[in-house]
Amino acid sequence: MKISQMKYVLALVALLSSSLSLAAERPNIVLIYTDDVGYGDVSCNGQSTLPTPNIDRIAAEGLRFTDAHCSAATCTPSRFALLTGQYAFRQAGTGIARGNANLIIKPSTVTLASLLKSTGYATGVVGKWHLGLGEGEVDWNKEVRPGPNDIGFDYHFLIPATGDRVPCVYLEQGHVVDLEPADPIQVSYGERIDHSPSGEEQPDTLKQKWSHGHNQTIVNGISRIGWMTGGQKARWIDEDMADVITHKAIRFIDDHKQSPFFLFFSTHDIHVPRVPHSRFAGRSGLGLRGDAMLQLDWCVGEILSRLDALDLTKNTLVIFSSDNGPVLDDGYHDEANEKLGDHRPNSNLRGGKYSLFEGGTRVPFLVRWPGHIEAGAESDALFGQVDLAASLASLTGASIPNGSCRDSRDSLAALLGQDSVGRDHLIHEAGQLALRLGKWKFIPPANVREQLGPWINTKISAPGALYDLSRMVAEQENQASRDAQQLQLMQDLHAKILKQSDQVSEIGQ
Ligand code: NG6
Ligand code: CA
Repeated sequence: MKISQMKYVLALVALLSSSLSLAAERPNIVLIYTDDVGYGDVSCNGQSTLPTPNIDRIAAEGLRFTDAHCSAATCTPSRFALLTGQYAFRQAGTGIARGNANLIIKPSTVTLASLLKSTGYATGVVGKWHLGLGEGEVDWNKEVRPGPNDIGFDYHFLIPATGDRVPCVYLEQGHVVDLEPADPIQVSYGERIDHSPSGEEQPDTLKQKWSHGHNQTIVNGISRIGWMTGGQKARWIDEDMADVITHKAIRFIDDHKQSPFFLFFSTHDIHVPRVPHSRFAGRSGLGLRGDAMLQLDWCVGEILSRLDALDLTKNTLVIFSSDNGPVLDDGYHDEANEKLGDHRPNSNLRGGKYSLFEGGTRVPFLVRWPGHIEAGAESDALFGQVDLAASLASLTGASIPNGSCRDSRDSLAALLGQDSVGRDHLIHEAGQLALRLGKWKFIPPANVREQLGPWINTKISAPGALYDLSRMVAEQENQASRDAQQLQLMQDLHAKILKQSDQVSEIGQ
């Protein structure tokens, strides 16, 4: 062999072995994405009113963030940002989706899932979707396309929207599970198509009464948003939902234990209606909301145990987080307020779900990857879920096409606990856009949802509110009039980010 050929062969061997070692380092990724779980709902974040030992295990064996955020204070825009790496306000129609909304992420879009798939990961989503499905008038009796499989997932088993919205059926690989052709499903978010008694007409027959909205078709003794007929055998039983989706998630892990996999396990808990299994009902002493939290903790325990049993724990990156802050009464009388006791779902933050205050988006964020992330570590880095796409692409060697995932930054060092600062700035969406810049928070003039319970808004008047979170994380001291220079800086950056958008739509609601 000539020297030049030899060099070529050696270079090739070096290249192959470096990509092999990269591949060997590529962990499985399990993203446990919970619903409406507040910063203070997990006991590793400092509370002792509601024990969550399995969730805490992730923190004890990994890294716990104190300043990590979902992108918005409601579900659909947060999930949109998480998957696409783009703030939801950049695309119209990304507010809370109806149960029959069409797929909001267009099939050609590069997503966290498609990036991982492009590098050879098996990708699956199990649980709550709430990003729309299909196009045009959706016929739930046929294959529903496009869906998750058109934006990077190989497998899906879905709660199509939310537990409180019809259709109340599971969708697996585009098909309603257990649908009988003789009993087709129809769904309507306009005209009433279900003429059996509604939740509004028969509140006393319900096993859990609605407090606002949620008074239309009755499924499993609970009335929902929207009208639905048919599909009787396919309708879910709320009490079994956590078991059903956990079982499916575990099956996905089992099926892919040989290859790198990405599992997006998107729980229904602790969204309304909170109808935990009898194993958990009444167990927390904090009402059904607390019981749902115990159920969620059980689901997490099942996933972690399965990883242990399959000897995958060491080679799996587990992320635990939530899609928005906490809420108490979110439309059903489930005694979330009455039985709250001393529990503080938003810890020492102000506001919760729907709020531009920190309680709206500062959520639990835990990351475990044994041998790569120090056990029991803590990070105050500013981290946004919108960065997961670029960060996990960076981890796995996926390349992001130009123009895709435009708001997603490679924050892998922060994710693994090697950078204690994280992002310099970050947007939070809830009707308006709030802006973080280091320790500073700016909320533009807006009506900001304040309470976890009743719908109370606080009016923030011009020129907006400016908080130094290092002085007081509870956003009680508006410094806008005291620090004109900082205010100006924040206003300018806020305007610049807004201007960068192609389209500013309804923001995050
Ligand atoms: C609201 C619902 C609320 C919840 C929320 C979406 C009413 C009165 N309220 O419109 O119950 O479903 O939408 O929550 O209908 S999220 O976590 O999926 O964003
Ligand atoms: Ca939510």
